[in-house]
Amino acid sequence: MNSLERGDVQLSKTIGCAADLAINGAPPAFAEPLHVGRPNIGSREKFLKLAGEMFDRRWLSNNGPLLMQFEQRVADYTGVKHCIAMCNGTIALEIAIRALGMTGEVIVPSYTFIATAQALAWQGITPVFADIDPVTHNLDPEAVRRMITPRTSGIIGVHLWGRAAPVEALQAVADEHGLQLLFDAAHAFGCSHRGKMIGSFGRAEVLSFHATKFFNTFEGGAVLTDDDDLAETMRLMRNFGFSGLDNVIHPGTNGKMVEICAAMGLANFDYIDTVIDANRRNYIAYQHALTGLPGMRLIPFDDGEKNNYQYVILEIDNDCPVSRDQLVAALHAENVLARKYFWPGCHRMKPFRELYPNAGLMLPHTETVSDRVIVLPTGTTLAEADLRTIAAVIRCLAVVA
Ligand code: T4K
Repeated sequence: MNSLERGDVQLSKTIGCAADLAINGAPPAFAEPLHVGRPNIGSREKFLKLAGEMFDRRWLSNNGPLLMQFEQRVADYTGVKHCIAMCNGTIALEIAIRALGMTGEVIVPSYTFIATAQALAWQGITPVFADIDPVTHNLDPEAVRRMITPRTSGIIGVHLWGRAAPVEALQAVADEHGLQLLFDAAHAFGCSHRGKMIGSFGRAEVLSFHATKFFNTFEGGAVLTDDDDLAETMRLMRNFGFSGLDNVIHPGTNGKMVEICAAMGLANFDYIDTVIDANRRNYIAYQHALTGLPGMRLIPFDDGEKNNYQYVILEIDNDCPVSRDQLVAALHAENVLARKYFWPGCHRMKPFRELYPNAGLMLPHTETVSDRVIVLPTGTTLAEADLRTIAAVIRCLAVVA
């Protein structure tokens, strides 16, 4: 059920002043939690029809017909030659990293979901964190350059929030130093860069179709590439290295996407434009509702590009009368479970903090930005009235703090 079908969540109060806020003892605005990352779900009829056909066929995994259709649709949608669908985005990253022969050290942003760094560390590769551009939140190519050592074998750029990383500049650094360039495009399905769909930059790009992404296959991911040999290697790797029956010709693992996930993907494909429209409407409504507040801004999207608007990012700076953490605490008290992605940065998470206790010295922008960001609920499940209430809470705090 979504807001297009169900109407608004019932509000328990109107928010006009500080006394109306739950942090000041009033009842919460929402009886049920409002999540960031509530799944968007397309046609149930189509999904159930595909699932029924799958049961009749008794073909549940291993390169089934739904998987092949799904891969073709993703390839057509992104304009990339090969889509190799996987069980999730993290395994897709691991397989791509191995297929590209990355070893030793690989440069990544610290300001990303932990999976980008874990996919390297899990394979005995050292993630080396480079700082970001404080405006775009994406890797700074000059910071990447500073982190290159004789052990560096590659760079993983992340198109954070769906906004393209500095693709050309990163490619130039990679070419100059003979490094592999891979993109973590987990946020950027359906987005473009300079008019070209994200998917064919670098040697390969990795998508996530996790339940919380604007387009989901329950769990799922994919690697996209225009490189025939690389695609063939990754297809082998995701299926234990099997080439035909009883014949293993390559190291491999089990990274396969199952048929039921491909069915979800096919059903959700027909819903993509509806979801993007809803996300865009929400983004614009937040923009209108939050305009003019001191020390706060929503990160902008380039209207000349295709965007999926799946993350609504509010940045709180030092001029704001309320801190990011106070705002998040106040929203949580109202049952609005806004998130602090990707605080505190991978370098401050235990596995990497122990590896690099002083990494923060090289990551000033990462530290500042990760202390400033709030991710707000959006998607098809967010009703317009709920959005207005969330904005009213924020306005109230920003004005009265
Ligand atoms: N690279 C990047 C840049 C990524 O952002 C991600 C994933 C990856 C790589 C790895 O891709 P995957 O291996 O995941 O395919 C969530 C997601 O789990 C994660 O996929 C995503 N990034 C990340 C940004 O967000 P958590 O731990 O913050 O949230 P989670 O999964 O607990 O869900 C958030 C909220 O959403 C929940 O509190 C409730 C709601 N929710 C969640 C699920 C799963 C629902 O309402 N229904 C649901 O089914 O990581």
